[in-house]
Parts: sequence; C-alpha cells; structure tokens
Amino acid sequence: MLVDTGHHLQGTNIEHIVAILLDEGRLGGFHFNDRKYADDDLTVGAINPYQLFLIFAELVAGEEDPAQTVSQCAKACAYMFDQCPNHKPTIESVIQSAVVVQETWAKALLIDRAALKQSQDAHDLTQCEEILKDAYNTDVRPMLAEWRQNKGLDANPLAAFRRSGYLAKITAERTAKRGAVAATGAFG
Ligand SMILES: [Mn+2]
Repeated sequence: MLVDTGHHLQGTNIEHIVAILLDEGRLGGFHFNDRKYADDDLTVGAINPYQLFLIFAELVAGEEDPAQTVSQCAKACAYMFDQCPNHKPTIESVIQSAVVVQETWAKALLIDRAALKQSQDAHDLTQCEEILKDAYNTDVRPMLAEWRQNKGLDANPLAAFRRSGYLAKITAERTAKRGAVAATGAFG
C-alpha cells in the first residue's frame, strides 16, 4: 500500500496508519509532500515537520523490528516525492525535500529506543514525549554536512545549486527556445 501524506483528512494520525501497515507487512511506499489546503500543495516538511518525524520514527522502528516481515517491509519501502508547490521553483523544492528527509531520518535514528521502550512499558507518557523531542531537537545539520563532504558533495545542496546558476541558465535557454518556436509559427 502507498501512503500519500496529503491524502488524509486534516488531523489524521498518519504515523499510526504507518505503524499498522508495517505490522501487517503491507507498507509499499510513500508519496511525501506537505499541505495546507489541498493534496500535495507544499514541500514536504514545510508546514508539519514534527508529523514527518513521527512517521520516520515508525519507519525506523519498523527497520529495527525483530519480526522479519516487519523489518523487510520497512527496508523495502519506496520513498517518492509527490508535490507541486506552485509558488516556488520546482528544483529548489526537490532539493529542500531531499534534505528534509535526510534530516528527519537522521533524527529518527537518534531516538533512544531502549529508554523509549522502558517509558512505554511504564506508561510514562511524559517521558516518552521527552525522549522523542530530545531526538527531534537535535541539530543534525553539521553531521549531514560532514557526511556529504565525505562523499565529495557540497555541504549545503541548496546553496550549491544557487551558486551554480543552473536555474537562470536553463530558464534563459528555454525562453529562447520558446521564442524560436513561436517565430516559426509552429504553435499554429
Ligand atoms: Mn500522490
């Protein structure tokens, strides 16, 4: 089954749905996006990054689950972006999306699972929340910057893209191409 984060009624407990699907071995993939109004109208993590974190908390828990049907399902899960933020350049939105998913996944990996299990077993809801927020509030950006540099990539993908001038270049090329096509009367 595919979970599209924009396809639920406002306020739906999506992370709970994710946990159930993992438990049943039925989670096939994700369409990541965020929204304020309709489905898919905003970049993933733009509006509700904590919800995304809670979803990743379940995905990472699934990957670490001792039941093989659950861990295999979580590891095989396909991640996709399905979003059309009309007021932002598409490539920049996609770069933001990749970065936010990396950051959120890293934060979910930081959750102290043993402590969380202990607090869950003790029905200590306050402490469970504190444990999740400890991970969520950790600044993982320096770690990810180092990880990128170790791979020979720029530490800051969005800044690198803006420096490259690629968007201005292809915009100029496409505008010129459209002008040339229009001049031939190919548009009838
Ligand atoms: Mn979709």
